[in-house]
Amino acid sequence: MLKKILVANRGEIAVRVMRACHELGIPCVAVYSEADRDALFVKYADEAHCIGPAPASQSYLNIEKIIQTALENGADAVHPGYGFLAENSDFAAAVEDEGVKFIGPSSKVMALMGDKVAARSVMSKSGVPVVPGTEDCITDSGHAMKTASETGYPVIIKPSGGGGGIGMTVVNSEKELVRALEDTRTIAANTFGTGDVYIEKYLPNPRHIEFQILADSYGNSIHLGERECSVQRRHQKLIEESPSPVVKQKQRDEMGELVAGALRSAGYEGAGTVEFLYSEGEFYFLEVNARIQVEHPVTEMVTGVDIVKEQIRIASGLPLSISQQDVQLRGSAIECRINAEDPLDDFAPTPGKLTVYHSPGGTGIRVDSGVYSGFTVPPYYDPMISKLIVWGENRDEAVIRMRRALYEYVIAGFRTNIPFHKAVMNNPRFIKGEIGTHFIEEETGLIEDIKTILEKEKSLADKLPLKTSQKAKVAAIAAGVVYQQIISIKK
Ligand code: MV4
Repeated sequence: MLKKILVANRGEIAVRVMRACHELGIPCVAVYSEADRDALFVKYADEAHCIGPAPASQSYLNIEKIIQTALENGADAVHPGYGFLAENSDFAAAVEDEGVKFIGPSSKVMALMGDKVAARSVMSKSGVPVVPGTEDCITDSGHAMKTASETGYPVIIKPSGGGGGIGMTVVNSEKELVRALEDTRTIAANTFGTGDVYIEKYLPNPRHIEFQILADSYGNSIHLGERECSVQRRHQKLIEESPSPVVKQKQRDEMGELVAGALRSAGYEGAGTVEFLYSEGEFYFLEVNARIQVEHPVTEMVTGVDIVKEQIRIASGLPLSISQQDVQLRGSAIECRINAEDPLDDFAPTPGKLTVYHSPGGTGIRVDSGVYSGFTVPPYYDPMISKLIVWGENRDEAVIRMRRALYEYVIAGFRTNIPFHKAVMNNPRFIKGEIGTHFIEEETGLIEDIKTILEKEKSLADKLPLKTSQKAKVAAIAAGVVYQQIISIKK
């Protein structure tokens, strides 16, 4: 087993990784910025070292400082979490060069997966279906026009060095193509350091479905089923679930096996996610995420597998603790990302001091949080403060449980997106599982629903015999006690 793990991340994922370390009896080291001195993950670590000022560029992205901290304190491994340096192959290589184990795939395989055109080709060669489009990068406008007319319009131009939706351009007709190609190249060059782009057929309203893979260093690889992440806004996922309401067991088995095999042949090691668009019953490969993902808990809830522990076991040179036959999906899990942002102000960030914090509990509830009552959420980083994950015997029970848990969740001091989640858990289309990547923009009624929810909660709090200063704090509790009165459960 690894002897000491440095967690090169912050917030809830740092806590999540340290929980696995504690259970495995492996000491863990936190590195934190000046803005995170009082953060939960700093307290939760066995030891903690400040690595620089608040801006991530001077702390969580400071490769030299992080590696120096690992070496000075005897850490023999680094867990990168998600975001920050998690998929930076230069970081993985620098860690490897110092004889420290990077918990994830090798820098070489990571670099391969980071090149979206190369990853498409790897998958395609293993028989994984990819979106119709280019095999190689687009060389010139003639190549672009030929590809686009072969696949048919609309097409989408994507930066090869990118991912996550940044810099992508949808093109509806040939007359827009050349201009769009230049614009996308410019954005790609400025954002990712390479102007290389590729073209795919544009699928109008797909679902986003991804497979969780585990691969050890002995050539064993398995899949843990899929997650559906279609409820997102501007490429930020807000709600994820497992299993997807539309994937049947046969298709899951087939696609999962194909994908696990593809990563195995690529020499992939550790936990990884293979993203697909899903349209009219078919999967189309998008990209590989070579890291633990935010939404991994929904998979843990339905499989019982501790994915972070498996990552650490794999990095320690141990084989997977389970085989494909051991993986049985049970029930249904949903995750809501709880963000310090105002759903009534275009989801603008609202960081500040948490004056009151009470998290939900009871059967089938998991809260992965990076905060505590009295903590001040710093404005420098991602506004996600926690994840509320529920499990149910089936999707209907999970939705009802999530609704119940959201009404137990009390966060005062700043606005959060909890009212948004309450509205979605009562949205007839969501309840039926009729979701796609355009769900939020299509459901224009959600904003009115959020306003109604907030007004009802406020009027209930106003009726309580409390001082004005206390009313705001207990508004959510008041709503929780009588939430069935607020919202009629539409089926
Ligand atoms: C697409 C697409 C439609 N057709 N590719 C955006 C994020 C990146 N991972 C891939 N993205 C898309 N690629 C083709 N050929 C639509 C999207 C897309 C999307 C994908 C997943 C989740 C949310 C999305 C929101 C808008 C667009």
